[in-house]
Amino acid sequence: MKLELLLGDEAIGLGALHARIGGAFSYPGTPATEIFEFIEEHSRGPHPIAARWSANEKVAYEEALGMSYAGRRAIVSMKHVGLNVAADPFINSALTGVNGGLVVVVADDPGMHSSQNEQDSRYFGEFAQIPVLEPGNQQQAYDFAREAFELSEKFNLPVMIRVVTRLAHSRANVRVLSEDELPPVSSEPRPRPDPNHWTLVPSNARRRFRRLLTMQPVLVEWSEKSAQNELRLSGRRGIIAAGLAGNYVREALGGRGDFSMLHVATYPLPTEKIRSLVGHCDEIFVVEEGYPFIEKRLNGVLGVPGKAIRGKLDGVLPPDGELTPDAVAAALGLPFRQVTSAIEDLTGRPPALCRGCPHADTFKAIIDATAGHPGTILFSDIGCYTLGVLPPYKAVHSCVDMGSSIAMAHGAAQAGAHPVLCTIGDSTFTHSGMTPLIGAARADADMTVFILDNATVAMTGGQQTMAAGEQLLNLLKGLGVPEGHLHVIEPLAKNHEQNVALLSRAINHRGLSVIVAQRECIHTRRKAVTEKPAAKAACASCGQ
Ligand SMILES: Cc1ncc(C[n+]2csc(CCOP(=O)(O)OP(=O)(O)O)c2C)c(N)n1
Ligand code: SF4
Repeated sequence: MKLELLLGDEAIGLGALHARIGGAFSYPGTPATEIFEFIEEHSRGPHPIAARWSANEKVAYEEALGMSYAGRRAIVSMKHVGLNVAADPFINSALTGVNGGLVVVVADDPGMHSSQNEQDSRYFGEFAQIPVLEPGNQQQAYDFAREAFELSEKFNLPVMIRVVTRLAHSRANVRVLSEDELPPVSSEPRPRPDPNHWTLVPSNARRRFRRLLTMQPVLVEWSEKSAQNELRLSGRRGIIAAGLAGNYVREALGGRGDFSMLHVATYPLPTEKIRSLVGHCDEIFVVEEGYPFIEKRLNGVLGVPGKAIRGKLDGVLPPDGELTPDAVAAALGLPFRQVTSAIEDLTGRPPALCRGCPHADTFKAIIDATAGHPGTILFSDIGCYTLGVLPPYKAVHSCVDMGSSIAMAHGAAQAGAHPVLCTIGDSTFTHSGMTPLIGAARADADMTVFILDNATVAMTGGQQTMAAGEQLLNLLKGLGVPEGHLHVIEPLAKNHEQNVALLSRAINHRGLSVIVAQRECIHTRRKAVTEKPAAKAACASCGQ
């Protein structure tokens, strides 16, 4: 073994590499992005693996599932809302089962540091009825990633690893396998089972669903026996902590041993261990990041007679946002040290488009072109351009989920609203904007679509985009956008007047217009100019 200083995300990536995956699949999204990026960076070498961004999370999941069916191990990673997009194959793959181990890593973002909500993916794991592992630190992130592939093949099910932002994005020393301890790379894929397992026509699906149901007691038994769920019985006050929250509890306890404690790391919940703790204690604190998932199950409808269950539901812990060691200490009635940092002394600064951003010039043109239309509605999508909601632009009227802007504009156009505009980036367009545009083009909907082609996925750090420039224009024509109403502008201050004139014509046209604003993000452009292509280094850990 050797020590490496790793982010939680990197620890998962390395664990997957050390489990000898055949491929990694993902669509960028904070706080999960670095899992794929780490694997991609180490994907070449003596044992190359497939690692290429996918068009969206559903595609990523399906590519991973296809690799699993073909007999190789695959990891698919995404942010929590990405699993909403991938929900269809995710849920159904629990029925079909897998062949090569399939691990889905979902990174939740309590506190919404960079997300549109803070949903708790453990519900998704329970909904699909598959095993879920929740690491509490970087070491477990590495260990669980390797173990998850073993479990997936043992149970013939996809396995979920749930992490949260604070774990994904913080570093710690991790003991990892050294080169000579790694398992050999198998040259042969696993043999394929009966294809009826994977073909969900009703007769097969019913049979596979029954199999999933009969697996549930097996999964509970595994969870019950897992050494990862540590139980310590001492005082009559008890704590059930899940994942990273266990660290906050340990920090708050500061070594005192008068609280009984169960640290949960696997789902389905280890019910006997929970019963032991609850039976031993009078007052039980449930400390978990996200929703009160465990706490709700303890309370049920009527609560536990004679026991006080404390947590997010009774208000001793905040129901939203991230937990902190201070909040946990306060809930437990323990002294805490209010940690202040220099950052808190800084004046808050709202986010803003970068100086020189192409989106800024597009918004300026939109604002001037719609000045005579006080009823303008502008549906935005998710990307840097969502910042057009803030001053000085204040041009954006909605942002709900990725790919929504075109469909929502089409809905508003069908309600008779005019003018209806929407803004969507090139990556979000290929993620899930293309499908609604087919319907809008077919209906010649009375709306103007702005595709902000900055040739990158800027918001998540400048990853490669699927279609930009000429390729994007050809795609739009192929989707049915009439060539006479497909326009290209270059959003630059010097072009402002002519852009405003073109936009005004397009907005006044009572049918579909699509305007592609083509100018590269200033950061990726600068990077391309200043950076020579660097040779990719082989992985220091595994040589992959
Ligand atoms: C379902 C989902 N997946 C991923 C993300 C993370 N995310 C936010 S915006 C974005 C794409 C931004 O790219 P683009 O639309 O091209 O706009 P840009 O930031 O380049 O202006 C991504 C991947 C998300 N919010 N939701
Ligand atoms: S990162 Fe690029 S696209 Fe995003 S605001 Fe800055 S310049 Fe604009």
